[in-house]
Amino acid sequence: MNQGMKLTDYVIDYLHSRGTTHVFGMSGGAAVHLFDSAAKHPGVGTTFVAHEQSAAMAADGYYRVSGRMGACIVTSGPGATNLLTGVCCSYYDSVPALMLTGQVATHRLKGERKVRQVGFQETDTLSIYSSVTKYAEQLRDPNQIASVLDSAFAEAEAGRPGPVLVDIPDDLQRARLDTAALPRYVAPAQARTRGLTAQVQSLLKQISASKRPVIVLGGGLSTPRQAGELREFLKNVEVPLLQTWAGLDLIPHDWKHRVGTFGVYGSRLGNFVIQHADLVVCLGTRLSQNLTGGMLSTFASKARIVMVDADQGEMDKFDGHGIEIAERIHCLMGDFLDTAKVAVKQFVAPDIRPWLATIERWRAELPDDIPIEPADEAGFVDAHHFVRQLSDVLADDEIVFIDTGGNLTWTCNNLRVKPGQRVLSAWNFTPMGYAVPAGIGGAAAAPGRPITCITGDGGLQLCLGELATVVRHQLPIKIVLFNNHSHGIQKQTLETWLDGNYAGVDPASGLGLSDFHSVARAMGLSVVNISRSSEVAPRLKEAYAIPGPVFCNVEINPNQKLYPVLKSGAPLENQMPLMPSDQIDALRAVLTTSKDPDNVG
Ligand SMILES: Cc1ncc(C[n+]2csc(CCOP(=O)(O)OP(=O)(O)O)c2C)c(N)n1
Ligand SMILES: [Mg+2]
Repeated sequence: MNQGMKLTDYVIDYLHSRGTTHVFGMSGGAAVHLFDSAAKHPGVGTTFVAHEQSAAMAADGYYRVSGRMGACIVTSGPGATNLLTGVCCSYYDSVPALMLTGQVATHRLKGERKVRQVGFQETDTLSIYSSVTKYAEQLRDPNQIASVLDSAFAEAEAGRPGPVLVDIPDDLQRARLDTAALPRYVAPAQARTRGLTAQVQSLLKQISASKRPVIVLGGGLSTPRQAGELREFLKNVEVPLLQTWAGLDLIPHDWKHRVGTFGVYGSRLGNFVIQHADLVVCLGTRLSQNLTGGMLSTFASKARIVMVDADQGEMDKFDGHGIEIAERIHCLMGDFLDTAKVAVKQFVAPDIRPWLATIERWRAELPDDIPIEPADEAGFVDAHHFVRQLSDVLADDEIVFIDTGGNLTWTCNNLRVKPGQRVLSAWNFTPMGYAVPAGIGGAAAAPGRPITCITGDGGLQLCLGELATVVRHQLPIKIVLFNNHSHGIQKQTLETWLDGNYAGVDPASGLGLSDFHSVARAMGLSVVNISRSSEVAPRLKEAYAIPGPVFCNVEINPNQKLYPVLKSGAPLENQMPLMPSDQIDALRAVLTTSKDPDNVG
């Protein structure tokens, strides 16, 4: 029978009808029909990457930028398993993504037989992915394709979002469908949390009654993205704001009462603020250990903590573990902001002038941990100063993807975010080698929009092949390499815990790195080198004036530290380099002496 629509054509059409305009992946025996259909579809683009891991990261970046589901197509076996690290990025950061994996033909599936494989490259993809997807299903009947895709999309987007996987045996990919007769799955409408209005009103009253409130903005406000609605809310509820790294781009750098980051690698000011607040309102943050530090009982211990989250488990997990979550509002963040929009009309602003005055004193008196800029002949630049100058050249609508390690820390702590910019990373899974592949996905999601991918030399080594993808498509990506010729963050860990006994963290201790600027040039990129403090601004200007992809090799001091940082076992307000205890006591005392600035004396 050769009538009806080919199943893979239906799949691609379906994706298109749901707003997915792009697929990422690599060909292979069990994926050729899917790609054949994708390549023929006028509304769906394809990006073939150098490694399937990058495809999953690209799909992840695609969603973060556009809010539309990213999709991957890969072959069975190694194609499918290579997706894993990228899928984990989406799972732990609540990013919807659809993995379409090819599989051996149904008559070659091993089924219950006591063997490892029957079909060539046969792999039990579903069980591998079951713990890091919200839905993983193998198509067994071609007529179920519509309902399987309906379920996959519904699951990916429902509640706390996440990735899904559909495994399609090769023979079924070629099946012909009577598309009008396909059964469908209609997901139940997501009911709004009952009693939400009363909970939101009560929360606003608690803010009105507090003396030292803070609101923490987390990544849950970005998946799906609620920045516009959030900013409206915050214009009506003006209290000090703390940000998790995943919440960095929710408000611009100069937003009223913005304090900034807190946590293990966060700012000292942020840590002082959360440790002395009397009310902490967490919006879409799970309060990861990187935020609380290891000593949970000392975290925000003077505060009543309220969490608003789409995942009840994230709010209950502290029970019996040292942090008391006084109030839990379980709802979608969109529903919270919708409800709050009405409720804020009755909001009475608290008098927090003494609290604001205290925060300003702390801001002025806490160490900023910014090293002085190295002399020009040092051969490298300071990472903090570099990021501040990078902020000056980024476009108003720049999308910044960041990798992991020192480069992530220095960037998050120093970038001055503008209102239309995005700042993205795989916040919770933090694999090396994310930024460039995710940037490729971002470029497909928002064609023409300027993208900067910040990466370390260690991270770039893991996705070096993707430079070819960037060049092939002439993507408008500026790759900014923080080249400290080492795994900088790991060096510091070994210094802190193992007396600096380096193992596999730089060439001297056994790590092979590349001559990255030569490699980038050989792969066809324009290369700009930066190694002198005085040249940072002009060279950056030069690099950003070049249209299309550019590789910017920035020499960073191999001994540059990630400061401030919390050593495990210490309370949040005393990061390394440690402050003398009398200095901490004096800063704490500001709290009791600060008065309303209008009434001082
Ligand atoms: C895939 C993967 N392997 C190992 C790690 C552990 N790890 C975290 S950061 C890092 C070193 C990163 O080096 P580099 O990219 O050069 O960043 P730097 O700290 O020097 O800026 C390592 C090994 C990881 N996060 N991901
Ligand atoms: Mg490095």
